[in-house]
Amino acid sequence: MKKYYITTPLYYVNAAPHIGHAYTTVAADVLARSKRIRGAEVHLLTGTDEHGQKIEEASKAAGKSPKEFCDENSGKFRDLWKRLDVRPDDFIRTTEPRHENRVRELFLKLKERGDAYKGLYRGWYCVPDETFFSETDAPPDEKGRRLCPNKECRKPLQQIEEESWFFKLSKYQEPLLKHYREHPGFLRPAHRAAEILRFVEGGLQDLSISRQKVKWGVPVPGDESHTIYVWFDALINYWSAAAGRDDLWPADVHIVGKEIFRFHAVIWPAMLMAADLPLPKCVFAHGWWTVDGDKMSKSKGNFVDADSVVAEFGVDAFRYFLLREMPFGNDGDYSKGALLRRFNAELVNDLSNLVYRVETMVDKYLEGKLPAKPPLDGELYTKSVAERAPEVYAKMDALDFHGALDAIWEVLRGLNTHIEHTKPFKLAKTDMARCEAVLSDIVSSLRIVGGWLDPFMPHTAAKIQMQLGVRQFPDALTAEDVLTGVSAHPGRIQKGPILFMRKM
Ligand code: ME8
Repeated sequence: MKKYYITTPLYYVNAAPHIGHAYTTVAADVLARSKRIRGAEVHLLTGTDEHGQKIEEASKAAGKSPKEFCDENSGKFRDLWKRLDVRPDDFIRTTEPRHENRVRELFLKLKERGDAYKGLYRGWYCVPDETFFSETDAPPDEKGRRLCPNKECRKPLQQIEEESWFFKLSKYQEPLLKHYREHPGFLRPAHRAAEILRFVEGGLQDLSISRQKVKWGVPVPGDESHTIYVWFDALINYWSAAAGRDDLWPADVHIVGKEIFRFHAVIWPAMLMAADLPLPKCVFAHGWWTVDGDKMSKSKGNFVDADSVVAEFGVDAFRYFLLREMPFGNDGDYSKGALLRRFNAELVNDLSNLVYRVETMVDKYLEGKLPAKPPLDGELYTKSVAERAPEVYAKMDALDFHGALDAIWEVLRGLNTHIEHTKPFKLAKTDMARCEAVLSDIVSSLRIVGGWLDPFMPHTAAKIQMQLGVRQFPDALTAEDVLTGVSAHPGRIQKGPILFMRKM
């Protein structure tokens, strides 16, 4: 059976991972977990991009062989994902034979069809972005310099004049436009899709796909003085990782940052068309993080390292903040102040205090015991919570993580208000049966919320569910399970330690 196949970009190993890389990868993991909870078979792929001029130069500067340099740095990504509770099913490195063989295969296929041909490349190249620019893409500035036209980069370009293999990208202008028209969900979000459409409508030029001066790459089959252009090489990973299996390709969603949307929305689908392979179902380009209002850069030295945030706030709060702070397609700003505000207001006040308060009441008034099923038939608050489940999951499926968390927090705030209205703390003195009914209804609601939180904050969700007796049953519970009483363990609530403690 076809698995739901999710990919992240393959990260360059010339720099250590930072919150930008963590963002995409955590988002992919949340999507994967949210699908698995509902019984889907999922395959999550991530990995590292290890060839090309940038890595060649970085390894030289580090006094290491490219292989040694890549082995060391690829491991940093792999290890970070473990610490961030990201559980990929596969981690691919572009220097692995399983990938390099597929790159050769695809190149030969394009050559056979006449879609790869030899010519002369004359133009400009940005090493940090590993991107070619024509004379007109990158006109000289007022000082006569050619700078990378990518606003995020603006580094000086190198002039290149060398023999090169080309991919007939221009041939795919019409087929691409047709595909975009016929598959409105292919490029997301919509506002970024519009940019791509304008770009392709403006005309496509053939793409240089080999370098003569770069030695660290996959040699062009039959023309070994060339290596394959690093982007042509790297994009193929999504397919090479799926090769030889019939349960993965085509990918369901490639999650990428907005700066590499064009590669995934134009070049990659054209390559697949040329190779007669099915296209991915969707490419989603999320926005960019700045830090305290600034772009992260070497010169500013302001890269935020995920480990330092995790050391201070914990992995769940970090994952939560990344996906909560802004809608997934938009840009946003990271600052410790913003994290602290959300931590105290949302994780401590709205969530942790609520869970602790409810557990304390169940402990105090009911000696921790709950009836097998909430005894408020017909007027269950839990029902209104359960009714939100389709909305919450639809938002997760649409990669609207921010929206899903918004909906979950509305429910949490609603529960806080519900406690103020029903006053179980007063009922405990006047009507014990009703107090028990109200509290068990609230506990049921929280059990549902615990399931929703699981993809975002696996530890916190596990704690909630353990404390509320859910984990005596396998895996996460659906809203229906809770309503039909499958979950309702007649035993004791285990009032647990506080989930999040206020920070200064
Ligand atoms: O581009 N905000 O690798 P890369 C949000 N190797 N996300 C960010 C970010 C930020 N400030 N900075 C980085 C490459 N990212 C190629 C990809 S794919 C076949 C090859 C994330 O190491 C975001 O996902 O530069 C972005 O697209 C990716 O890291 C770029 O990682």
